[in-house]
Amino acid sequence: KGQKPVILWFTGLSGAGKSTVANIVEKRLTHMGKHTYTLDGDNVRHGLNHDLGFTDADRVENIRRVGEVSKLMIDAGLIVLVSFISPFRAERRIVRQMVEDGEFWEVFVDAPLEVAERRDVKGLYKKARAGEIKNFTGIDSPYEPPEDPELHIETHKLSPDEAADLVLKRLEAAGFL
Ligand code: GGZ
Repeated sequence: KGQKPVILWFTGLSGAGKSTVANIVEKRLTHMGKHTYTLDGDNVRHGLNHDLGFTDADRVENIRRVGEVSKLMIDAGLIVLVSFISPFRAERRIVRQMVEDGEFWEVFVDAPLEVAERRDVKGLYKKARAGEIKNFTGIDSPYEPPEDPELHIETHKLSPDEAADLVLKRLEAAGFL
């Protein structure tokens, strides 16, 4: 039986939990026999987008290219998990408009800045506060939260497994599983 393609577009602050949740969701989808691919900073910013940094213009171009690649993966029939801060509403909207209705799910991975900053898994917030990293999202670069996301996950209230459950339950209800 075939599979319906979809882009699960995880957006949120650094440290909100995008990759953590996306990775659990992907593992479970794979276990169910679904064909998936995850695009994130680790596999895109070191290769395809190695020429881009963190100015507004570079983030716009980062998301534009990721959107184009996601669309190709939709054409290939995959469930695409995309995990980038993607701070700007306009660019997220452009990607939404590149695919068919219902093929783009905006998943807002939401943690208050204080929570993400307290986690500071990589010590980047500390460096940003100290001025050692410029244009850091939430500190001296903006994040525009989704206004009407398909899914809103509050990672300060849910465990990563509970958050992944929520995504899978919604996919199932929408006929993707
Ligand atoms: C935000 C930065 C920055 C700046 C490096 N601002 O938590 P991480 O480390 O692993 O994920 C963050 C990642 C953000 O890259 P994205 O490609 O997702 O950003 S965007 O969608 O806005 O293009 C963080 C690290 O890169 N990082 N410098 N200045 N995050």
